[in-house]
Amino acid sequence: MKTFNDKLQTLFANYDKLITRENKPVEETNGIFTRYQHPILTAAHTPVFWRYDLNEETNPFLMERIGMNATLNSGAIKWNGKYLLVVRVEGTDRKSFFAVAESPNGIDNFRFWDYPVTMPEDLIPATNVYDMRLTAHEDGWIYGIFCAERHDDSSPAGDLSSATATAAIARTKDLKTWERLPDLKTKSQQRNVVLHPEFVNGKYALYTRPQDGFIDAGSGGGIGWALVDDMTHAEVKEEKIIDQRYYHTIKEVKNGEGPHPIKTAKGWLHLAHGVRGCAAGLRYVLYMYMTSLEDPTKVIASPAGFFMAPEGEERIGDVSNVLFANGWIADEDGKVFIYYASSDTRMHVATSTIDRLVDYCMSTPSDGLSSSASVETLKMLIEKNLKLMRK
Ligand code: M1P
Repeated sequence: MKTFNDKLQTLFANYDKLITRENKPVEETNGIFTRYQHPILTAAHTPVFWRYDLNEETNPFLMERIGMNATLNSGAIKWNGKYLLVVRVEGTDRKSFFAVAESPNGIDNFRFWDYPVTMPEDLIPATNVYDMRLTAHEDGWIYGIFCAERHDDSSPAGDLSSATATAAIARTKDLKTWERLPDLKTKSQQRNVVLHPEFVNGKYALYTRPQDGFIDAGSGGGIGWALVDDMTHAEVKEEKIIDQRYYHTIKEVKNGEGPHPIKTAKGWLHLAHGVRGCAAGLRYVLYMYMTSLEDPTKVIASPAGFFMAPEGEERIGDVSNVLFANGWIADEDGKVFIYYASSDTRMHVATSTIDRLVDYCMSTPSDGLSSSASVETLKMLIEKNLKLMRK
């Protein structure tokens, strides 16, 4: 019969095998990005000592005492030569919290730091926090903007589902100690708020996502832009929609900025998510666009359709048919690591390069917004190719 210590050894051996597993690229044919064989983080990657009481006297059956359900929507940053993710970890109690996981190569061997992040509360404590976007701003701070969710106390008595979404702001110099700043003041609810890395006209610039309710983006027309004087008392006074939603597109129901854009010689490179409705529910895909270096509110490239959509096991999870990304890292040699979550359950990486992504944005035809426009665009490429093939 297996002793407590035998079981413990097996537990740690299996865990080590999982987190040190090599992650190989998967052959892709689209030329735009490369997916990898395995998810980089799952609930099973959270440390054994977070989930089990390792003391035989208090846990004779070696049971999980604190269950972890998912590792998803992670902010990302290169820090002291390591690839760091501020992961949204969700317990089986449905509460999300932040925890840092680091990898030496950005592809595998992600290991959680011993303790999750202790995030100070704002004046009104939040019930749930999630989806942090990290920005190393030129002011010298690393900002984390995330969603703070609270019960909507204006809802009728007995309604325990209505909630409010607010952009919460914190900053750090070492990713260990966080200073909480007051939540962003805005007219509407907000999720997917992201800080631009540079000052614009001497002000902080935010990508916003105004929404009518907790779920419903409604009259909030898309991804917004707002200038803010002071991040320690951030208030959106004016908001301009820079990336609009359109009927019958991949972002008709809602969209949201992913991580902060990457600066390239040809413009700011953006990664975002778009949502549409279908009989199976909401479908979340990733898309890209570019804005001008001179005027970051001006869209200069808008490739049609999705950049990445859920595939294979990515399609299934707690909230199926979802890809969501709020972290990426651009290395100095131009390699880009795109960190995305599938179906609100697990984290993956895909790689590309700045040159490829810029070329994708600049040379993919934009959406003509009707079937006949799509056919005309397709005919142009066919004609060009047939001429070449017949030469
Ligand atoms: O469940 C899919 C996503 O739904 C929300 O995103 P959005 O605000 O764009 O609808 C967020 O709750 C996100 O965390 C989640 O992945």
